[in-house]
Amino acid sequence: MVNKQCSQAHRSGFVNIVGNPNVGKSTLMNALVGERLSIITSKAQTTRHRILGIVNGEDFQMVYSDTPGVLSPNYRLQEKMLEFSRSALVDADVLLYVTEPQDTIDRNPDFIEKVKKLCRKKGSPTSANGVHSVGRAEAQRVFVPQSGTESAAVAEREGTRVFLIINKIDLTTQETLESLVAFWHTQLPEAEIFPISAQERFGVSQLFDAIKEALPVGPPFFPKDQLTDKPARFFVDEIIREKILLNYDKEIPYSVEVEVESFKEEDKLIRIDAVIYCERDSQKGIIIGKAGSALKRVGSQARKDIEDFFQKQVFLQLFVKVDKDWRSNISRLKHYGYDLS
Ligand SMILES: Nc1nc2c(ncn2[C@@H]2O[C@H](COP(=O)(O)OP(=O)(O)OP(=O)(O)O)[C@@H](O)[C@H]2O)c(=O)[nH]1
Ligand SMILES: [Mg+2]
Repeated sequence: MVNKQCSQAHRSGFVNIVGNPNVGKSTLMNALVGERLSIITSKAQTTRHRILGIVNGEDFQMVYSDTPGVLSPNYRLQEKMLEFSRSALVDADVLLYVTEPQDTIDRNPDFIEKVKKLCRKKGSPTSANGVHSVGRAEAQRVFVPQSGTESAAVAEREGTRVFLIINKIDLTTQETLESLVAFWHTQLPEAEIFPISAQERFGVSQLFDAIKEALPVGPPFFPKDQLTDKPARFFVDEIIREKILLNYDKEIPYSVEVEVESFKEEDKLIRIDAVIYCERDSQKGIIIGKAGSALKRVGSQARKDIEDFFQKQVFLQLFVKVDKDWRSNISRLKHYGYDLS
C-alpha cells in the first residue's frame, strides 16, 4: 500500500537550462518541451529573456526555463540578460548546465563557480541569496496546492540536482567525447553527465526520463493546461527578432528590439502591427533596405512562422522606429521587459 502511494506521488519542479552562448540551450528546451517556444539561430546571444516551457503529465509537471547565454556584460541590456541567467541558479530543482565540444570553461568564471557550489550543496535547500527568482516568484502567484499543504511540498524539496549536458555530440568523435566526459567529471564530480545532440534528438528522451525521476515530490506550480508564462505577443516579438538575427549582420540584430503594438484576433485571421526599434537613423535605413526590400523579406518570413505558431492566417504589418540608445537606458529596458523586479 505504501509503495503504491509512493509510485503514484505527483512530482513537480523547476528545470533550469543555463550555459555559455550558442551551446544549444534553446534547441534543447524546445526538444524537451516538444514546442518551438524559444528562437534559435547560429548567432550568439539569441535568447534575451528567461522563457518558461511547461510539460505536464498526469503525475508530474516540469517547468523548464531557457535562459540567455552567460557572458561578461558590456552594456546594460547584457547586465539584465545575465540577471536572468543568474536567477536560474537560485530556484532550480534540476539544473541543466549545457556545454558543447568547442565550449570553454573560462568564459565566465564566476558563473561556473556558482554551479560548482550548487553541486557541492546537493541535499541542502536552495535559498534566495539576494537574487530575484523569476520562475518561482511567478509560479507562486498561481500555486494551487493539490495534495497536502504548500509547506509540506516545500519541505520535500531537496536542493538542486546538477546535470552536465554535453550537447552537439553529432559534431564530435567518440575519442573526443570520452576526454570531454573525463574533463567535466573533474570539474563537476557530483554532476551526472549526459552526452546528447539536441538538434538530432539523440539522448533527449533518456535525459527527459532522468529529469522526471529527479523531480521532487510536490503539487503542480501552474495550471495543468498552461504551456508557458509568456503572453502570445511575446512569441510574435521573438519570431520577428529571429528573422532579424537571420537577415542582418554585425551590430544590427543586437541593437534591435521588437514590440507588438496591436494584436487583434478575428475568426479566421490575426491582425498584428509590430514595431522594430533600433538605436540610430543609419540602422533604420539598413533594416528597411532598398525600396523596403529587406523589411519585406523579414515580414514574409516572420508571418509564415507566426502562422505556424498560432495555426491561423496572419496579417502582419512591420514599422521601423528609432529609440535612441535604448540598450543603455534603464527605463527603456524596463519598458521592454528586461527587469526582474
Ligand atoms: N550540430 C548541432 N548543432 C546544434 C545542436 N544543438 C543546437 N545546435 C545549433 O547551435 C546553434 C545555437 O543554438 P541555440 O539553441 O540558439 O543556442 P543557445 O545556447 O540557446 O544560444 P544563445 O541563446 O545565444 O545563448 C544553432 O545554430 C543550432 O542549430 C546539436 O545538437 N548539434
Ligand atoms: Mg538561446
